[in-house]
Order: sequence, then structure tokens, then C-alpha cells
Amino acid sequence: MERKRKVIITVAPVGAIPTRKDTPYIPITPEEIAEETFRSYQAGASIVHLHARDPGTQKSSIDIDLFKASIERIREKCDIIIQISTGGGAISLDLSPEMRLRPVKELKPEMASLNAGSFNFGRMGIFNNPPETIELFSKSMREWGVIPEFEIYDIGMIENVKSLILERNLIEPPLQFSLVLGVMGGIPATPKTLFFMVESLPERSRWQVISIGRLQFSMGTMGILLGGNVRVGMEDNIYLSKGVLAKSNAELVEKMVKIVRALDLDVATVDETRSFLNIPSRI
Ligand code: KMH
Ligand code: ZN
Repeated sequence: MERKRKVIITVAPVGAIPTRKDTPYIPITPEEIAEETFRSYQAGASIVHLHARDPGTQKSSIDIDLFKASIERIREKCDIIIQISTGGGAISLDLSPEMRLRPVKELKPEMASLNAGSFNFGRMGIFNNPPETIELFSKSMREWGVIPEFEIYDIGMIENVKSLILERNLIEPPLQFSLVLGVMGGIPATPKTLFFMVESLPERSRWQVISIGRLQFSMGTMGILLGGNVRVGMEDNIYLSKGVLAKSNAELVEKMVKIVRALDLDVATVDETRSFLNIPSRI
């Protein structure tokens, strides 16, 4: 019997933007972020994309101790794969590339995000990721043994990865991509744009769909049907369905798990995801 394909679900529980004004259910403190991550793991997520928040102001933070506190608590509970954001708060906090990399340098997670180009991030300002930053992040992550996940907000950023990274052998393929659809200023979320992005990826790439807002589930499903993986979580979308706030990130994961199973596919366990991504087991 043919084996069912395993779909990797990443959870992004908090991000840099939503606050308690947007949803009372957003986790802010390390304890809350760890608990939400654990519940999402129990529901079927095998990777967590992590940001840190200042518990006093709720604002995005790159404080190593806050990241460390979340990671230690997550590690006490489960072996979910940890991916630290290198983009969080880059615009609002006006951070240098070195500052953005510090949590990765100090804490050496299994993965980290690597934003593959500059653009107007909605009305927040310019998300500044020039070629030198992309190169610095790639070389540093390679040196530290951290797997980069290239965040792609528009088609030209795939070409950035090809010319800046692949053609110069900075990172060994296969590469891991997030196709981010629906950020204002980036590529919109439509079937056509998703097909175009997928077709433009380098051969053998691994990829997931991140769709912002209410299309998280429909565009995510389309990505799964095209052979990709998917990210859900309050960083990208706070609604379970139209007008209904998700009460936890685990609810968003549970809904995606149901979709995967309804498509007669399986959800990848942490061990399976580690073996797909060549990440050694923690035991
Ligand atoms: N917030 C998402 C649209 C990052 O943290 O480096 C993209 C993201 C990037 O997750
Ligand atoms: Zn993020």
C-alpha cells in the first residue's frame, strides 16, 4: 500500500505584531508562550517559530533571557523543533543585523528565519534585508549549524536566494522556504501567485505556505495540495473562522490537522520532521 504523505505543521504562536487589544488570547510571557507551544505540539505541530515579547509593554523584544526562558520551558515539556525569528521587531526597534542575529548566536536553536529581501511591510516601515544582511545571516547560520528558513514575501526574493546563496554555495541544498502571502507590500494571496512562487523555487526545495489573515486555512490547504507544508498560529492569523477568535494556538493547529486528515494525508511527528530536515534527535 502506498504510504500517505506527511505534512509538517509549524506553529507561530505570537509574532511581533498582535497585542491583547487584538485578541485576549495571544501569549505574551515566556510561560504563556511555552504553554501555547506545548498545546500546539500536542495538537500536531512539530516546529515552533518563536518571537519574544516584553511582558510589561507587550512589544516585540530580542532580549536573550526572554527567548531563553521560553525555550527552557518548552524543552521541559516537549522536543518540538525550535526556530527563532531573526525578523521580529526589526522595523519597530530599528535593529542592526548583528542584534537580530544575537538570540540565534547565543541560543543555537535548530532553525532560524532568514528574510530574503527588503520591502514595505504594510504601513510599519521598510523591512530592511539587503544582500549583505542576507549573506551575513546565511554564513552565520551555516557556521553555527542552524538551519535557515528563507522567508519569501515576493517573487524576486526567490531570485535573491538563488543568486546570493545557491550560486555561491553559501548553504547546501535542499533549502527550506516559507512562501509568505498577503502581507501588504508583498505578494497577494491568490492561487495564481502561489503557483508562480512554487514553480519558481530551486529544484528539491522544501517549502511551506504562510498566509496572513483569514486565508490562512484556504491558502494553506492549497499549499498542501501542491505538495508543501503549512504554518498556522496567531502571528499570522488570530481567527479560527470568520469573526471567531481562536482561543488558543492549539485550536488553529487542530483545525489544520483536521484538514490534512480530510485530504487523506498524515501529519508529520517531531521525529519525522527531524528526519526530513536532517535535524538530529535530542535524545
Ligand atoms: N511575520 C511573518 C509574516 C520572521 O519572523 O522572521 C513572517 C515571519 C518573519 O515570521
Ligand atoms: Zn515571525
